[in-house]
Amino acid sequence: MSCQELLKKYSQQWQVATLHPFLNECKLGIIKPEQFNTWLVQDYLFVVEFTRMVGRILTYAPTSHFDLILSGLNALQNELNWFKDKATERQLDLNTKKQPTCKEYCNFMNKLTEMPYPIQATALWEIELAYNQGWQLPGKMSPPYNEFANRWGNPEFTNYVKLLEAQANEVLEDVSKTVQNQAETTFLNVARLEKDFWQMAYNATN
Ligand code: MP5
Repeated sequence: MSCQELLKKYSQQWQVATLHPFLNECKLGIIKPEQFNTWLVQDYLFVVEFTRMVGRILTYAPTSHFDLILSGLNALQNELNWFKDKATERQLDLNTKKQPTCKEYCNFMNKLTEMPYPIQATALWEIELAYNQGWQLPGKMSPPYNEFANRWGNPEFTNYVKLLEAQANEVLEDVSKTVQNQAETTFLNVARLEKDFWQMAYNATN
């Protein structure tokens, strides 16, 4: 099995995960500050746990995969500081409680490294692809949202996601039927959590 096969088989779920009114309303410039700021704070809390997960993935990855994973961790160092800058600009408190959906996604990531490495590699690719495609699909955004769209939609990040796909494909190639089923379930869980995460921010009223 391959990443492209997963995207094809579950194209409907993938579409729902990456096309959300939240992103479209950023593009239209009509997203409400409370919605955008909720996303920003909750996504920072998500990225903290995502960084921990990527660190743990190194424990299971073959050394031939280290270069790419370490480059991802390097980018995460920059990203976490960038989130802090954005929060300061908007006077947002990052010391905030996780909302239930964010907590659920973080719990999922905490458990991911209990699964075989091919599942971890697939989820890592999928989580990054969700933002790479999600932020690009609405089309060119205007300030202040263009900065956010470019962070995940830029060509260098697109290339990083392609390389993650190649690494996942390499280890997915000969997996057992059991691991294949696990990969499909995990793929669907990430797609659902991505959709729920946008909806969580979209629902924000203060
Ligand atoms: C990403 C993210 C992309 N920031 N938030 C969610 C809910 N899903 C995916 O991860 P990263 O580390 O920001 O590239």
